[in-house]
Amino acid sequence: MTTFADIAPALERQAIELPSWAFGNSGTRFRVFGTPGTPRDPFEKVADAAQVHKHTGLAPSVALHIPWDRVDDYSALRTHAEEHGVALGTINSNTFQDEEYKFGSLAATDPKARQRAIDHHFDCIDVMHATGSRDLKIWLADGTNYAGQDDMRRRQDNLAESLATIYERIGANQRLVLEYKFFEPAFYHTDVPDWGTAYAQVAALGDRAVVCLDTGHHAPGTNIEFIVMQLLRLGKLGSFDFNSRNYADDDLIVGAADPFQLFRIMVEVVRGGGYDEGTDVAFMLDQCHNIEEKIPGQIRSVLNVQEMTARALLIDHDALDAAQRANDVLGANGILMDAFYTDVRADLAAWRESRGLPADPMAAFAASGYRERIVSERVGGTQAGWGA
Ligand code: AOS
Ligand code: ZN
Ligand code: ZN
Repeated sequence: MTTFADIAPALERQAIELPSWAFGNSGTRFRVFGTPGTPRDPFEKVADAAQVHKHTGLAPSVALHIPWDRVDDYSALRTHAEEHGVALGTINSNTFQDEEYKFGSLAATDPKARQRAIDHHFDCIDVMHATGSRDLKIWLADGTNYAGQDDMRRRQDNLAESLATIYERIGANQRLVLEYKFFEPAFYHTDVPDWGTAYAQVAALGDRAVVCLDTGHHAPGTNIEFIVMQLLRLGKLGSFDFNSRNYADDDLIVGAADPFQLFRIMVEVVRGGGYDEGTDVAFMLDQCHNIEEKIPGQIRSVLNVQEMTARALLIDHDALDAAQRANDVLGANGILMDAFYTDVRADLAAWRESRGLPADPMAAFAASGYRERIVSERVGGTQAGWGA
């Protein structure tokens, strides 16, 4: 039997990176709803992200998105983050908003569009040097809407060449992280639609090129934990974009739609060494809070990840291994389910308190007065939003 006391030391090393865009306004294509107190610039987004870390101890870094988080002085933003107790993390590039990318970016047939996209990534690498970021995350909207619209093979070759040019530019301690997504905004083919394509592209680049797995980017019914296992086995799981989905790329709170899936993913992460001391796997959120409060939404998210990590760690591995080798189908499944059904909330609350953190981070944030303060202070200016 593995007990909570056995796994407590491993919980210490949990770190989940928050997306700066989760603190801005977002919505569907029907409406973007504003929230009082929403940050008006990257400095305020970082300050809000720091609140999540303050109350949970789980979120020591913030991912930025260029150009949404463009500032004149990245060293000043870095200092600001450090003063608030967090670091700047992954830099996300953006080649999906400009007119020039109508028919694609790094994979486009038009060399001018490709060059523009490559230059944008060079710009992002400059930002990474100033922010001290390790990872350049690339998600591409590239694809087509109609069969025959463009040559998929040529685009794949273009993509390989563009990525190689960017890869050459990243520093010795930096990584290129390629994210896949099976559809949207392209509705016929997408140039990086699946983990196999992402793997093939990064494998051709070198050791510092890895894959980002966004949990919302798969067809319904996909066994995501199998992909986690395979990428870890191949040494190519660079990072997660955690969120949950009921239908497509919903970007809902991780663990909300299907907590059991999050558990199964964390089981494979632990099994594959992705949670080991000094792991290279980056755990990030990629969520949008359209109708719920943003800071509590992020607090809830990191707590969900922590809870499922704790449950995954609780698996009795010796007993599971013995049951598997004995082909004890129901016995092995029962051992896994015992860990899943273990309610760790009270133990986690006590563990938090023992580390000087609030037992209930949601309640602590609500009682802190921070929300009231930003609502009264952040008047004037334009609220940040997805795409702004
Ligand atoms: C898009 O669907 C992806 O999930 C990307 O990670 C994207 O860069 C992120 O959502 C911010 O726009
Ligand atoms: Zn993502
Ligand atoms: Zn997405």
